[in-house]
Amino acid sequence: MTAEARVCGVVAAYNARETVVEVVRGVRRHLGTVIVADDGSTDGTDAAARQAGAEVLRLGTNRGKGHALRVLFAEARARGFAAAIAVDADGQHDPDDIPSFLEAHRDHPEAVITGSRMGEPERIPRRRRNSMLVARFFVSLAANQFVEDTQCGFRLYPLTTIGSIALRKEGYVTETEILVKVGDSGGRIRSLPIKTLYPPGHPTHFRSIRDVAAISRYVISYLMVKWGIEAVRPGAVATYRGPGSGRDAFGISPGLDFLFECLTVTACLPLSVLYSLWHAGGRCVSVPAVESLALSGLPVSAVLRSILLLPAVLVVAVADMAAGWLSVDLDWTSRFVRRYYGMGWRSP
Ligand SMILES: Nc1nc2c(ncn2[C@@H]2O[C@H](COP(=O)(O)OP(=O)(O)O)[C@@H](O)[C@H]2O)c(=O)[nH]1
Ligand SMILES: [Mg+2]
Repeated sequence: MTAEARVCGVVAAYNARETVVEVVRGVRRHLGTVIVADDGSTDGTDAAARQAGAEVLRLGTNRGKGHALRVLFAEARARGFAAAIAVDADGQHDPDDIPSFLEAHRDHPEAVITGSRMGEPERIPRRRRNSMLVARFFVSLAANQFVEDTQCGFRLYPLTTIGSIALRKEGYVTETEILVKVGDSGGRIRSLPIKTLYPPGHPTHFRSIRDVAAISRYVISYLMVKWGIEAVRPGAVATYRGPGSGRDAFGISPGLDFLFECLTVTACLPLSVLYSLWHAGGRCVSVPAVESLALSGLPVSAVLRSILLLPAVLVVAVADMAAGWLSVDLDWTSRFVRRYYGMGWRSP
């Protein structure tokens, strides 16, 4: 069996009839099987995808992209595929980038390969780019490695790697959860430059406040648990040891998970101040080591500063928005984000 034959395409599609046909046809130029998960579309997405040559899993009620991806991974595994390439249904990814994914997969069969749009950052809408840079900073810290574009849905997932982690989050948080858990269990995530396509006026289901808040809550809570584990287990870097370990232990039910996230988000600023003071006076009092931070090559003080400045990002973004209403283009956010969240990273 060729490497390509062991890889299928998977597409989470929700009300995407206008674009899904081209996407399915495009993916089928490179892969024999494309599986589409449509959960509750009302516009005939399922029929359009089927006509274009996809195998369609029609799920009753809408449960978000994360649920659709979990179902797709299970289906791809049940059909005996070794890896799945996820492509968005809205035409934002060029299926002709798939051969590059396959080549990278041949060289690094265990690695998750993520498409990166950071080669053409100016083509990404400004607000989206800024939230991507902030997310990248923290997701990379949690994943123990620099990931160029942590929010891109165009990815190759080796299914044994996915099978070794528990996916407990929903919606758009799932893709972040994958990176964090794969990276923090010692796995590799490789970045692959892809084309950046943002057709003007294209629709999105991503809610810029709710979904960014959900991703941020998860990553902050993950980091707090991770750094806590590293502090009591000197030398540990990969703290995720499979289902139920690390951050998972605090997610017994969705309600408790949410409560835990709120608690950690509230506590992260005072704890960072305390740690900063401890670190500053560290010559007299021994500071617990956070090995993954040391390996990142980023100065601890710079990371703490970036955490403490999170409320300032919000203030600057609101100021930009207010200026926008008065037709003044300040764009302080881009400069702020580039300065405090765009720093380089030691290559692994
Ligand atoms: N099955 C399914 N797919 C979804 C859902 N929400 C988003 N998607 C798909 O996920 C992909 C990315 O969603 P999109 O709204 O374009 O997010 P953005 O690209 O981050 O702005 C698209 O292919 C959507 O069709 C959902 O609730 N169910
Ligand atoms: Mg999109």
